[in-house]
Amino acid sequence: PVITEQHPDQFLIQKGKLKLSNPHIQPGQEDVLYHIALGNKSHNLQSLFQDIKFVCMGGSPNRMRQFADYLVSELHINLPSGMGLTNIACGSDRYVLYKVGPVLSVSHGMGVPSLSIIFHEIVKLLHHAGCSDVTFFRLGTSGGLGIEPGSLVITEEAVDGLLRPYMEMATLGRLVQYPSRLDPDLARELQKLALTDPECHCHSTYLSKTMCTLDFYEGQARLDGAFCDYQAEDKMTFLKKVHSSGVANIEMESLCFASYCHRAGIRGAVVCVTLLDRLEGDQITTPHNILEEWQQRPQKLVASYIKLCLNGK
Ligand code: R2B
Ligand code: URA
Repeated sequence: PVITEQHPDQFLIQKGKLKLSNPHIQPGQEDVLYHIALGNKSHNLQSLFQDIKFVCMGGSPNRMRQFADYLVSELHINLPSGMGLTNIACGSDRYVLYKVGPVLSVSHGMGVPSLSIIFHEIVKLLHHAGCSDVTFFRLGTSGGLGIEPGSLVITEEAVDGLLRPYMEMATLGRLVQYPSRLDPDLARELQKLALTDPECHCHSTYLSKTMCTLDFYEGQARLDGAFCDYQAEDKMTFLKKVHSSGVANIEMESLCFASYCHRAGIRGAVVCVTLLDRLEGDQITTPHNILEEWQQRPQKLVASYIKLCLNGK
């Protein structure tokens, strides 16, 4: 039988050195971070990463490289002369990892399973490195609901494809539910900054629920996948119901990101740009150069926030 358990709902942010809530990972024992080709015995993680205060994750390896380059100039980081940024996870071709001063820029791939793996390994990396008070961001793309394409959505709470505010995962033959609420203060601070920062205030920014699905096509009620067994009106009925429940955008990772931040006691925020209005269509037909500019919007907001924090707000 399938038994559903509810993980505790209280939201506690860890202070000081990041602790793991896994008694099986013991100090002194070897821990291989397989998908980023690093380990606590093979590398001096403390000297490499101890100063990390921000982890920024996004789906695409190239976009996270661009973000790292952008941070080098925004934070006035001096790289060793003649050296560009190097991908610290180059020993594996699954994810990319760039370090720019106190910021890690990491790709997480597409979908919850891919994000889940890198999240586990980054939290362990920070723990082995002795990092403290680290804030996580997901910088992403999404489909909007009833808002102008190019808008930013800061997630208050992630919901699944059934509009439930938790991630449900099969563990040891049982379904376990993990709440997916994000830190409300961080979300509000980001929204306030978006409304006041000259880099960001030219486009609209919303604070709302985000729906996280297991698929881009049928999972998001599209009509343009390889398969589709429903009609256009069924799609619209569903999307309108989702919209009226307070969801402003749909993507594929926020549920896991939010629930793992919650479980780990890490301050985290999800900032996504919308690439289209799903009440108007399914296909993304906006020219490439405009999409490129839109995808920099979450980066600009998060970089501004990081700069403020580093300058003591
Ligand atoms: C947004 O964009 C990707 C799908 O195109 C997916 O990773 C997501 O959440
Ligand atoms: N990413 C998604 O998951 N859905 C969209 O519609 C656009 C980007």
